[in-house]
Amino acid sequence: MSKSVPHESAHLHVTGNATFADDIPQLEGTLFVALFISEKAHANIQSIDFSAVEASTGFVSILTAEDIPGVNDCGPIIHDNPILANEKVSYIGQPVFAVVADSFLNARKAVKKAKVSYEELDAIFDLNEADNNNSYVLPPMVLQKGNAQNKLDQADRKLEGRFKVGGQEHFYLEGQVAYAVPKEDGCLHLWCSTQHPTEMQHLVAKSCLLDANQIVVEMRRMGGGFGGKESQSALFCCIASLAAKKLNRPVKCRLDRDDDMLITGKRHHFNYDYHVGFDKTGKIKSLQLKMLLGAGYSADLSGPVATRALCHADNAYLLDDVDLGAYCCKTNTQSNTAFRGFGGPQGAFATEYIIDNISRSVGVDSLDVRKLNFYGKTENNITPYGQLVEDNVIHELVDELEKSSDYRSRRKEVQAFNQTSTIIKKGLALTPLKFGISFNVVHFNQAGALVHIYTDGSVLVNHGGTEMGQGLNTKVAQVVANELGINPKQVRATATDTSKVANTSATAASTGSDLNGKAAQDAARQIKDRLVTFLSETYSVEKGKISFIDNVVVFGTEKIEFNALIQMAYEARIQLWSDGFYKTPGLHWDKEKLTGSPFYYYAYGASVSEVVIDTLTGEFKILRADLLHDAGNSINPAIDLGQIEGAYIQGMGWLTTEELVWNDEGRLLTHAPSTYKIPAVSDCPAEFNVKLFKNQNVKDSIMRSKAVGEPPLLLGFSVFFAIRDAVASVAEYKINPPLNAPATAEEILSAVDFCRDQASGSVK
Ligand code: MTE
Ligand code: LUZ
Ligand code: MOS
Repeated sequence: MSKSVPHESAHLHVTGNATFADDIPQLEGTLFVALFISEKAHANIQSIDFSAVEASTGFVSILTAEDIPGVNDCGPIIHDNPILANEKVSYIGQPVFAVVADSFLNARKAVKKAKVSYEELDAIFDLNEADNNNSYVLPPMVLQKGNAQNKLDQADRKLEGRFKVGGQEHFYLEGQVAYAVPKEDGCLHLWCSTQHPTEMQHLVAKSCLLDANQIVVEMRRMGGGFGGKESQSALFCCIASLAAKKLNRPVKCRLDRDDDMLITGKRHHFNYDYHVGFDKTGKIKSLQLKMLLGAGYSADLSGPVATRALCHADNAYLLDDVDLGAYCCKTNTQSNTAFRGFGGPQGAFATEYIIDNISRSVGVDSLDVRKLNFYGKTENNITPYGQLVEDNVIHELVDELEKSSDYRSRRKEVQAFNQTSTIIKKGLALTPLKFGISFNVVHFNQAGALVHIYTDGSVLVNHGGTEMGQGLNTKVAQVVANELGINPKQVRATATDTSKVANTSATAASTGSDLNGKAAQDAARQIKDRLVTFLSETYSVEKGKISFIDNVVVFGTEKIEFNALIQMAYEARIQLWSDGFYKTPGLHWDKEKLTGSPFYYYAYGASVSEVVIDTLTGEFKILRADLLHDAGNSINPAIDLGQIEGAYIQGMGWLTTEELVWNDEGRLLTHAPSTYKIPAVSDCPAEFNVKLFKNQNVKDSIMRSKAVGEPPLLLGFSVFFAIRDAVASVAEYKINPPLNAPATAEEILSAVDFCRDQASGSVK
């Protein structure tokens, strides 16, 4: 089963033949949208002069909030997210109205001719300012266990401080796009790039005043989503659909990169404020951590993101006495959203940072302090939210990586190098991860699938998940092929389609293959059961003596080709297609008390990064990276290794070069690749050793595999902490560098300067 078959679309990707939403042949009469976006961060709209817009070449129509027959909202949970601004704008980039024209170019030219006059209001951009003003999109959340204050008072050693982590632009290669086509009797067909076809269906229905059964959402693949198309594809789906309804014409809404970056939300940036108590060995006794999340102007998914941040602040460590707070700060900026890890990385980053501080403060190698604080295997394994960690493999995983990466001797080499090298400094870090798998909203953990076997023996599978490059369709096809004992090439996965499988969850929380794989297996198994019954009754063989292997079905002492059996079964009027369903067992979660067992299991991993920094320019380079990650019994090792490498690089980008900058008026200045620096091929480590940890899921997951989409993003932590280690070397590792993430060249330089000043000050 565990087989590195190529990605089902690899041959299409590399030849340019994969169809994305914008490649679908356009119907005659298709119109195109350009959005007018707010130029003020917080203002009342006094008036809009459309006259020059209407006179512009190719102009067809304008769509404003008043043209929305249903609800002017596309918020996924809380209804605070207008599709088009109604009288008030809340950030620079907020769509105010749409211009529809006969081409994208004409729509863009026309939209620029509008004149909007604003009455400006006070705006908030800073998280601490928002917190001080009780400006939140949701009530604060608190997760407490034990007595953190008492234990802090009693602790031998204490540290406190503040630090920050930045947000992250998704930078999917394919931008947001939706193409809505009117159908008979008021119905709509919508092709779009989304991780959540069902939510698109419902939000379009509500805004257009249609029933869900009048809308078909079809999604073959995305050119990347990374969480940015979980909820935020909705705005563009709604606008294309509203315009298509209004004009009764096909309408496409496709953003250019700058508009995409200005309009859509990103990973939440966090400000942290902590107090930690520990002993002289570095064992944590108490942690108080206040996290301010930059939610932006509306709630979007900030609630569950904050919940996941709280449930990952422990990372791989036992924290018995904790007081964790998450505050979703409301600011006049883009509404931040899901991004690979969904708050988990931000929660875990805080504790890794604090442990890094503790290590320097007690003068013990950070790896030893980490190990000292790991969850136990059979005791000391209750999380702050009350779930028992039953599958802990972090000890053996980290031991294996410590050896294979030669951590201890390289630590000595790095220190020796730094003794003699004054400008160029090296740094090394090993960071672990533990990541909870399941949606933290219990009822989302369900999925459906359809499997058809045609009379020639070829198989079609359709499921509720969406393909965004992660290889979900490949894995689901492998599962079906495995169940039927046929070659995966004989199984084709088709576009996600709300008229085939209904009421799907977003493909998110890394659960795509866990949920849809199980649902597809269920469907395939039902067909197989019918075939087994048919064979057993026809040839009087025991069911237990029938097996499906390598495209051949063996029954008793005889065998038949799979394809021939299918033709026979068809003629015997056996149903050769089936639906399938799956729901993750054993989950419970009290969202008021923030306690329960929200995760079916945990995935683990660790990475070692060695970096070199230039203390005159602040530049850095990764010299070597060693990654060891637990994907359980991998369904497809090649795809999983790709996910692990990609996630490490994406995590590294978040914590190093990807910096979002807003000016004093709240305008995002980094809205194109010219100013926003994602990693390039040349940023990959020269030596890159990536391995799967040999493990089996203790839970009955699909093929005993583990979800792999998001967890390895946390592997990128070791790059940041290796940089921090290199910076600390300029002050003999005695000072905790005040390095915030992202560790850009400027940030590295200023931390180096701080450490050098402090070190020379202490000599004086
Ligand atoms: N990999 C690729 N190539 N493109 C993506 O957009 N999204 C990530 C991850 N890996 C993503 C990706 C995110 S945020 C999630 S939640 C998972 O894939 C979703 O897919 P899965 O549940 O099937 O792993
Ligand atoms: N919870 C979660 C969610 O853990 N991951 C998600 O992606 C998500 N999305 C929506 C709501 N809850
Ligand atoms: Mo992934 S952030 O759950 O889409």
